[in-house]
Amino acid sequence: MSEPETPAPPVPQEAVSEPAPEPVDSTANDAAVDREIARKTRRSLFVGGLAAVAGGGIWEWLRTRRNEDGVPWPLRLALRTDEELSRDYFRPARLARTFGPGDIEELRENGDIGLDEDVSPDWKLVVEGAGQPLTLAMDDLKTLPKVEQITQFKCIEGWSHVWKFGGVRFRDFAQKYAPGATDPNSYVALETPGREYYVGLDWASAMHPQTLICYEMNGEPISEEHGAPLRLAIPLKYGVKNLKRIGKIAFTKTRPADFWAERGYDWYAGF
Ligand SMILES: Nc1nc2c(c(=O)[nH]1)N[C@H]1C(S)=C(S)[C@@H](COP(=O)(O)O)O[C@H]1N2
Ligand SMILES: [Mo]
Repeated sequence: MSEPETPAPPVPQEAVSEPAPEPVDSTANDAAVDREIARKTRRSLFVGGLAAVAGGGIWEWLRTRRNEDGVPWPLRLALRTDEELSRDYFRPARLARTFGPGDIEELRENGDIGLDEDVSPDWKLVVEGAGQPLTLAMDDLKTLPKVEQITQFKCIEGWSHVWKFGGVRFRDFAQKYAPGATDPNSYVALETPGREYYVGLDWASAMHPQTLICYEMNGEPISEEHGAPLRLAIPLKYGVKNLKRIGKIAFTKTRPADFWAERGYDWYAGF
């Protein structure tokens, strides 16, 4: 069954080849995010369309929708499987709210599993499950466009803070270092260097435009207690999924184990 959405165009070449690009606000000035918003808007129209169908005028509705955007999208959408349909209807892709520089709050630390010792000076990021295993240095990651994003960080314990995260989009990382990993039914597993703490992500969450692997928080290199040298920032998930001190990223066909899911929390941990 064909995917009804237009696939995102490839990242412009200059985005990966130019040195030290200026940080971009990941939700304001970015073509990739604009495309995401366009998709989200199409989904909202679809939801509105469902309401119209419920009101009775299905053929009239289809006829009037036919030429919207020049694409007969309701008919193609109708070909979706139930699973895809419910995923979009009940859990539409969306963007986390972003904040301004004046909203940034002080850092607060929580959870130190896998952070007992300071990070090794030999730290490298291991990438598995997408061809030959890779071992990347921070400089490799810094060849990708830098993104700064001010979002609210929420812990399931009941607190939240607005912080600024600086790093690279997970999907830019995957596109460059795991170009073979494209299966939307696959997963991403992240773990600390000794695997004391580990999280699993579904593909859509990993590839969400606001999902970052970060080397800065509030404008400073990430401190030991916040997960030096590299952590996950995934604003559509609770704190538990925001793994600190990433040692390995693996692309997997089966749903990865997740430290807190194994201890009774929701595997998805989104909101
Ligand atoms: N390695 C590691 N990452 C972790 C945790 C942890 O115990 N170990 N705790 C998680 C939880 S429950 C929260 S709320 C956040 C807290 O991140 P912070 O210390 O930057 O506030 O880290 C998450 N990532
Ligand atoms: Mo948490």
